[in-house]
Formats: sequence, structure tokens, C-alpha cells
Amino acid sequence: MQKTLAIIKPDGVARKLIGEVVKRIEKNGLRISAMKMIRMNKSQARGFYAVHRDKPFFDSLTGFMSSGPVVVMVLEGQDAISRWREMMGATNYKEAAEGTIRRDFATDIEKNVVHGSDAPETAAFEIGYFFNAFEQVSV
Ligand code: IDP
Ligand code: MG
Repeated sequence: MQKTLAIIKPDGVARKLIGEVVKRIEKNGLRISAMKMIRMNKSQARGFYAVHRDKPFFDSLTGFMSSGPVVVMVLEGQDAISRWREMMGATNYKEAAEGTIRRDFATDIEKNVVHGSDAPETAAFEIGYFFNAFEQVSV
């Protein structure tokens, strides 16, 4: 059993893709054990993406992530981290495999619809960044 953090980014929410993304998650068999809509301010987005603070795209990315509401979710299941990343597709939608969320819906390397944790340690940090223990249900 593994947990991962998923985000439907501001472009995904604005383009009314919440239902589509949730449908794919449920179809895949991952369980949603926490979910809420929030809007980050710039400093909260900077905290979330702190690992990327030295990247040239950091300022643009954190501006984008604080530009509108996002849906944050905890997904649970066997190999949840890699399964969710497989469903998302490569960071650059042009390199993403057919049938992935980013291949089907992303418009830009930055505006790529969804986020997913990349390892158990980052998943633990990212889940704790948004959810306390009471907000995560056992399903
Ligand atoms: P990931 O979301 O697939 O894990 P990361 O390398 O962790 O990709 O980058 C975090 C986010 O930063 C990406 O999802 C994308 O929104 C943005 N990003 C990554 N690389 C670039 C880039 O080269 N230019 C602009 N934005 C980028
Ligand atoms: Mg990443």
C-alpha cells in the first residue's frame, strides 16, 4: 500500500477537467483518500516546489500554481506513486505516451494539468503540506 499526492493544476480546473481526471483515477483503481479545492498564494506555491527553487522556471511555475484554484488529492493503492505518474505522462506533453492525461490535455510544458509525487519521501512531504491526519480517510 502506498500513498501519493495528486494535484489538478489551475489550467486543469479552469478547463473543467476535474471530472475527467477523477474519472481516470477511479477507473484505474486508485482510491481517493483525501480531496479538497484550495488556492495557494505565491509563498505557499514556493514552499511546495522548494526542490525546484534554483530552476530557471521556478518563478513562472509558482506564479502559475498560485494563479487559480487547484484540486489536491491523496491517492492510495499498490504502487500508487508510479501508477499515478504513468497515468499523468511525461512532464513535457510532447513526449508523453498516448492515452496519458498530459498527452491528451496539456498545452504547454508548464501548464500540464496535473502533478504527482515522484518518490515515497516527496509524497510524505507533499501530503503533509496540504492534509492533516483528520482529513485523510481510510477507504
Ligand atoms: P513533474 O511535474 O513531471 O514531476 P518536474 O520536473 O518536477 O516535473 O517539474 C515540476 C513542474 O515544473 C512541471 O510539472 C511543469 O509544470 C514545470 N516545468 C518543468 N520543467 C519545465 C520547463 O522546462 N519549463 C517550464 N516549466 C517546467
Ligand atoms: Mg516533480
